[in-house]
Amino acid sequence: MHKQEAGDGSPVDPMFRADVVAGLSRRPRAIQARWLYDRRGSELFEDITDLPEYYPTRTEIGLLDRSGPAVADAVGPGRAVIEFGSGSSAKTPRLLQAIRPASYVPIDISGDFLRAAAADLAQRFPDLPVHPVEANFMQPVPLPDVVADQPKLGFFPGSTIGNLTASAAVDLLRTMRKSLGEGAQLLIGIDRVKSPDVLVPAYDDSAGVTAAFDLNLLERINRELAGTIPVDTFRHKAVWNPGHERIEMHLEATRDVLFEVDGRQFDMGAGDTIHTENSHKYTPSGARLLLRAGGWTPVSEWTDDADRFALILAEA
Ligand code: AVI
Repeated sequence: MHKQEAGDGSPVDPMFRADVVAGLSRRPRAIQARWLYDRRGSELFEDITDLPEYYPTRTEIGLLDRSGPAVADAVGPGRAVIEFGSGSSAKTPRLLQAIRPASYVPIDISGDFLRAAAADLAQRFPDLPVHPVEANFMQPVPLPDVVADQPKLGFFPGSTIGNLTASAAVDLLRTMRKSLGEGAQLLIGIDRVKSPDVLVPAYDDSAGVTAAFDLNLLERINRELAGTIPVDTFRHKAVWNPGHERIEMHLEATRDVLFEVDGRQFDMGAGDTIHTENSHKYTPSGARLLLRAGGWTPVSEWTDDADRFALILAEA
């Protein structure tokens, strides 16, 4: 029998199998967004960040460039920057350049990403002590002893917080507070509520890259879980849900389909969808309320001229 493997040759994650089977069995159908990010999905997400319609990455980088000196003033000297995520993006060097911290601690669940990002930063900032930590930051993370006496600045860019429901976001903010300890600060990127005319194209671009990113989940299920999903009968849909103030990504069956996953049969009618991702957007007061609920006091805020995206500094 053909041994099932993930694309990189590693064994299939049993959590992926369980989540996909449970997600296709429940109504409405939904699969956790974390499974979008296999190797191919992560590459496609990188491509998304360069799309003309996808404003968040470009806007946040512009904010860091423009507001770097003001952020440095508000943060003060001698901090250890603790980044939640591997820091492989263009944002981290900009922050480090602006605030010149005492040390840098990237935390990531993927050791490969982490080592690549740490090596890249060590080259760019040869005098900066870098202490990578391989861990899941959804749980409290013990920080390296060498940064114990340095005041901490958590960095969580990209509006990744928006991919969580509000209650999960509050839990994560509280967990970060625990990881960072007393006297910490947090610099977080949060995307704003805005017109669906801007939001929907950002998640359903004209080149079809976001569609490929979403549909790759079905390819991954077919490859890793012995699936027979006819991928070309599905289409990517991005919808603004005003009640939840979020963009939702769905994969919609364009005709009745019957398929197998992991030896089980599933059927979907034309128009039925699998919900694959939420991207919550926040009003200015909603973002501040979220931070307070998570145990943080917002102290400064920087936004672009069109008020599309905010960088918020908060204190524990
Ligand atoms: C990773 N995250 C912040 C992205 C977002 O904007 O919610 C994920 C994404 N999905 C489709 N496009 C971008």
